[in-house]
Amino acid sequence: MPLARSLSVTSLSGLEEWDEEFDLEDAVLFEIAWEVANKVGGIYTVIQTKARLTAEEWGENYFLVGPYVESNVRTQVELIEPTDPVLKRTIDKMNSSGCKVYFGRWLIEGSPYVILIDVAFTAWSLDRWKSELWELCDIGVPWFDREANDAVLFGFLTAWLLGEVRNDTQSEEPPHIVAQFHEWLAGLGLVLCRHRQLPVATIFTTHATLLGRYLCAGNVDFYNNLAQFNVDKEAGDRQIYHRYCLERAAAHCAHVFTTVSQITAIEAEFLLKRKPDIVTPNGLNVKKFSAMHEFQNLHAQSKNRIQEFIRGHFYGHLDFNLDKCLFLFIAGRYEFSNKGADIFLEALARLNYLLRVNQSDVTVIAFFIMPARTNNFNVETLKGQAVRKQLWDTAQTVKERFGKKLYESLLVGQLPDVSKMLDKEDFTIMKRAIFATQRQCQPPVCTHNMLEDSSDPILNCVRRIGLFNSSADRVKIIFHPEFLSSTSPLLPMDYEEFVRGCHLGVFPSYYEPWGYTPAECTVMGIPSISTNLSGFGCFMEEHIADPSAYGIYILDRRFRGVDESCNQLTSFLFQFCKQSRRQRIIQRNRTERLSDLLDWRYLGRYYISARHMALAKAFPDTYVYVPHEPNSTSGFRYPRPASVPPSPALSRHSSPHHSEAEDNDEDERYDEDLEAEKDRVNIRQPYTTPFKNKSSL
Ligand code: G6P
Ligand code: 1S3
Repeated sequence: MPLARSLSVTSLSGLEEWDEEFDLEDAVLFEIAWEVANKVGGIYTVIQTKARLTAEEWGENYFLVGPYVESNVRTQVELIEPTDPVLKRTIDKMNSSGCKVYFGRWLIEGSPYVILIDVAFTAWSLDRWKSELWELCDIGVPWFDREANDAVLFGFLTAWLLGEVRNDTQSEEPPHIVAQFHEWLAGLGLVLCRHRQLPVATIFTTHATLLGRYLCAGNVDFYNNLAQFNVDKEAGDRQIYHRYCLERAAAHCAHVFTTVSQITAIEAEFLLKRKPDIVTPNGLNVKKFSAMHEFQNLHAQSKNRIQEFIRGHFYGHLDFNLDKCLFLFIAGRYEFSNKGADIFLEALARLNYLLRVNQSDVTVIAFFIMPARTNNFNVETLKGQAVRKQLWDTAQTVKERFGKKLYESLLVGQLPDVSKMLDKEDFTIMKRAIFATQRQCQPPVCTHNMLEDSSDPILNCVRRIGLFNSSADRVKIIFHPEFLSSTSPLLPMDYEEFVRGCHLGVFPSYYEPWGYTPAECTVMGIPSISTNLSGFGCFMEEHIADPSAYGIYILDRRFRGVDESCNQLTSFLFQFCKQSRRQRIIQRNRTERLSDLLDWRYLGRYYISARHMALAKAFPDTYVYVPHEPNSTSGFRYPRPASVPPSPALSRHSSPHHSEAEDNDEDERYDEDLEAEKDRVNIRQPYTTPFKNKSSL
């Protein structure tokens, strides 16, 4: 395998720089996860967004290992012959022993190599491997648990693959392998590598614990009872004991155990009984525009498209000012209470009351984008868009007729008689169009026909709080129980475009090991609400002196009761509604400035440390890991912006060139950006590689 790579992680505005050369000699990195080229949830995002940086560091020696799923391969992977002779021999050998292993390039940024294993093709080995697992570590996997069966197949196959690479008889000097396994579904491969005493440096990364997810989904006071849970009993009661055992075994067998946030580290310590060695926060591939304001322009463009949808959805009830309309949203896997949809709805009801009693002219439209079982869009929703289109066409027709008359009048050298520009037929066309907008029912809350309408938690909550999109309500709700797509006939936007067009993302999760949704908002310059029970919220709280000044509102769900948290959320929402347009623009600028903090180019270093630590533990004669000073991860903090008072209510007066007509004064945005430049933090703290190749010492 090719030798020596170098890494350069540099120049992130304000954040510490890191430009180090590592000589990893002949090390090879395998990253193994069920979500490689296979989108199931957040782990896909981690691996996909991180690939570019990891490929820069490891070059040809970086291989992602995942399951072969034909539909994914067709759209995301270019299958090729392995270029590396060791891998070619390994794959050929496995394929001639009854496996189906594919090799290719994943068509994402960084174009990493992928090794995809068709687990179903080797299902004939399942029983044998399950009994081997039982002999080995007394873990019995029941026949009906399909996911666990896949985990067994995937585990044995990945351990086989790594063993073949390591024991390739034709290699003169076998490479030092570092293998990172993500989540319990991939964990068995790690356990087997250790049991077979393969010389492989192993890392296990958990993105959420199985028990944590199950316990939180029930009605349990999770964080106050972490130390009290009888983990074996709880796992057994939920019929996940075998999965739990696989997860715990992987965590304990790994040379290095990591997780995505401090809060999940505490959870892992109690539930998996091992404290993670390193916390590896999740990053994103941050796009930087050459024009500083580009993200603001994109907000305006996307907002216009959402407004178009609203015009159709609320046809016949457009009795609110769209220009004073704020778009809020929650999105993610449909876990009603874990993701905080319950408390969001309750807070919206309270916000509705506050806006009404204060006679606010602001209208809030809250989108719930959470996939549920449906049988397609409902008629009323589709009709709304058709009516909007018809009104648009009518306006175009009348405009054309009007234009023609105007043109003819000018041709004969006369100014037109304005009172005669619209004739009877024009009025008839227009009246007919207006009649079409009459509507007997309220604009629907849900855009689709739900299969479990009567038991759906969001709809039931809406019924209880009575937010039915009536004219009197200042808060309207739209539940879109399907992920967004640019090919939708209703709201043809992809998720990124939609987020850009909204004003605030609301993610008041109870269980959220990291939480990509608010992080994605941040890098697009959209403020968000998260909680101090989410990895993201805790991370931002740790690294920013005054997060709300930057549009990062962190709800306290840890030390307050549900009702109190709900009041706090209501107050965040109400304060947000009181901001002027100008204040929102300024706030978005500040939010966007945090994006470097979430860039893999910055956060990737924790993964690098984990790999080095694992190599040093597995191959102590070759590598030495020098740990950082304790707590060095929290060694920097974004200060409160100098020009920015924390309260939006106050910032109005502190902003330069304030004018009463500020809502229309867009030029001021640029002045404010200059002001913002002054706030740009410049915290530099030397970060030296903790890792040294022993021979170079
Ligand atoms: C961006 C655009 C402005 C627009 C503003 C609307 O900043 O560049 O042209 O006026 O967004 O902001 P709002 O918060 O009202 O959607
Ligand atoms: C998990 O996915 P989830 O939405 O089930 O992993 C994600 C990536 O690490 C993380 O962001 C999320 O909080 C976890 O819950």
